[in-house]
Amino acid sequence: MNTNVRTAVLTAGIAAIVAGFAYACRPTGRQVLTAGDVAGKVYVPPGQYDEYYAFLSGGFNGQIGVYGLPSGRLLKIVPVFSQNPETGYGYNEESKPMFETSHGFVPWDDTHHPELSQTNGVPDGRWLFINGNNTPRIARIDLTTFETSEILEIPNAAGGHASPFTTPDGRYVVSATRFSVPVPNADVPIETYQKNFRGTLSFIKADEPGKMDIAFQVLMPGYNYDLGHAGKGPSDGWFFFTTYNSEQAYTKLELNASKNDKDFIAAINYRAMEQCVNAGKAQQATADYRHNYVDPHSRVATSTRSTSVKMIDPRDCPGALFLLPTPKSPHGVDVDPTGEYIVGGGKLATVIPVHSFTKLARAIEQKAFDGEIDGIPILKYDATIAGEVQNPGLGPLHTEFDGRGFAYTSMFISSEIVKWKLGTWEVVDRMPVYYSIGHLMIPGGDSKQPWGKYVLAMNKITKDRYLPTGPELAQSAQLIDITGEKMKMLLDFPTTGEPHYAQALPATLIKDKSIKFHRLSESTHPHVSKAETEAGISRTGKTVHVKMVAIRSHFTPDNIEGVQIGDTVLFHVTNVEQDWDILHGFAVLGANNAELIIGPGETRTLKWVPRNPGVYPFYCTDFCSALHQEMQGYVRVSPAGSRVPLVANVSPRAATQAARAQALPSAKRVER
Ligand code: K7E
Ligand code: CUA
Repeated sequence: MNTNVRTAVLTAGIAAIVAGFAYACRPTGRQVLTAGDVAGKVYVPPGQYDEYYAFLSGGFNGQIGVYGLPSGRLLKIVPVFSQNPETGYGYNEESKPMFETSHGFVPWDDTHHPELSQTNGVPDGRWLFINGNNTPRIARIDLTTFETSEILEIPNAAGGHASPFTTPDGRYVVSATRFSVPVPNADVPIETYQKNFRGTLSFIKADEPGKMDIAFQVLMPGYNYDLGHAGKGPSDGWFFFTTYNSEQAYTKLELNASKNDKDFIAAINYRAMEQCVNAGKAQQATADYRHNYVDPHSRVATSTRSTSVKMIDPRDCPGALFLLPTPKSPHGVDVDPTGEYIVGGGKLATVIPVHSFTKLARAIEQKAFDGEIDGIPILKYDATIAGEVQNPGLGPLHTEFDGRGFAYTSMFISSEIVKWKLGTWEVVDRMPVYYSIGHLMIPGGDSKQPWGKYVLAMNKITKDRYLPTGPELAQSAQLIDITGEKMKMLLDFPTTGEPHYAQALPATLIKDKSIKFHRLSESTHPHVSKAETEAGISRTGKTVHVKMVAIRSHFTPDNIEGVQIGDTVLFHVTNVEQDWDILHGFAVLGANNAELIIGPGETRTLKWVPRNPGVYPFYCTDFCSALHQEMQGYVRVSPAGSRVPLVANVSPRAATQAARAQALPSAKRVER
């Protein structure tokens, strides 16, 4: 983009830019690699693996897309906060408790920021965390199964956007409220915003599966909180959060929250805060939140309610929280691999401001303050600023690092990635991206040890990049080579949902830990059938339990009679295969539900309430063998009060075994 265009755009007014510039700006004239050069760099031959796993948030689809890089191939969709009919997640009875919240069953959310667990500040490949932005929650995905195994709701918060960034030691992940609200929430006039609305920062214990919980919450001024990142190295023990709307507007924020020249980055010494909490300085505040966890042996989720949290007012812990003035409604806050530089992304600012941790520490020592807000000292801008990247482009949002002394910032409005040098703050390269980039991602690029080979641009607007598919197009990601002095565009690929942030790491850190099947012998599912001899049918009042086995290529039982209108049928289907990637599915005609997909060694339960008498087929939905199409059965449904006995057939072999063991009869009959 030439200087005239940029000047014209600057004078056109921010609102107009945000609304309309993105597509109009299509930079040209850049030297492009030949197709042959580029193809070689992203080509992964058939049968070979990608070098990196990349985890892209799905935004409003509530899921995570797992991609291989450099190919851009979609490897898996991991459902997190949204029901997924493809896997039955959120539809089968085992996983439904994952969506329990203080607001009841919430089967959707908006995922923004995947965050890999870290050891000593480096992604370790154990877990991936991601936030739910709407009904504030944090999920843990286990990277041995690529499944969501834990979800914690965040109380006293409204919008969990600055989340779930980790501390380098992996002890905590954080969540800051996007919207300020009354804390505790209460029925008050909205115009009492300044008096009644507050923000909260939550530190969440995250280092032990099944034990995620709110360690403590910090009561904050009534601003909006946007993003966060932990310090590392010299700044280890600190956390940085961006704020906007320091104007405390509660209407027409587009205008009213853009008035101040500077908002703040809140710098919190969380170790000091932790000590204050341990010293009894926090209050026990009322809260209502859920913790949902999948037991690794039964693979059944349970939901537990909690009703209080430790809440600390920064006034009760002096010296642990400071505000750093930062231009202008900052969005991202990113800490470089050394831990010295804290980069703000002032989305409406004309520079990229960089704070120095050394200067910050000195400024605190020397009390270089410029007033305070709610007892929180404001540091002088000049006392903490290390430098400003001048003329970086328009709309700086997010910054990642390559570990070689360079930073890469996404420019939403001018649709480009800008590469600049830490310390000199000079822009050294620009790469146009198509169009309107949000986050960008370098594998390990927010950690102590970036694997700085690629940067991935995640773009908000697609327009003419792909074959048209009606009014809505898939979002577009672009892979860029950053090994040389100049960035090189390699690949466009479409993504699922609307990725915000992403994380990636070398495939070698995960791939050999992947679980191939669940051990049937270790299953503690209450309705597991470990062999066909254990299959059968039973009635408790109006509930019929069918214990069913799925194995290539039949179900046991496959004929069921005696179900009546008014019954609720629970099909507990166990896939007894003990082999990698052999799944079975289960679907019943007319079920008001998704199918089940049952992994090897797993038991999944489908709830079915038949409405009309008749005979209903069920079948396997996952093409599992040559005789997959034979994998079927029937359920006979009779009118309420009928005298048809409750019967389920099992195989003759099972019947013989059962008789010998005198355990379960081959067909359990319940006469009515
Ligand atoms: Cu910039 Cu939610 Cu991190 Cu979108 S956020 S881009
Ligand atoms: Cu089992 Cu198809």
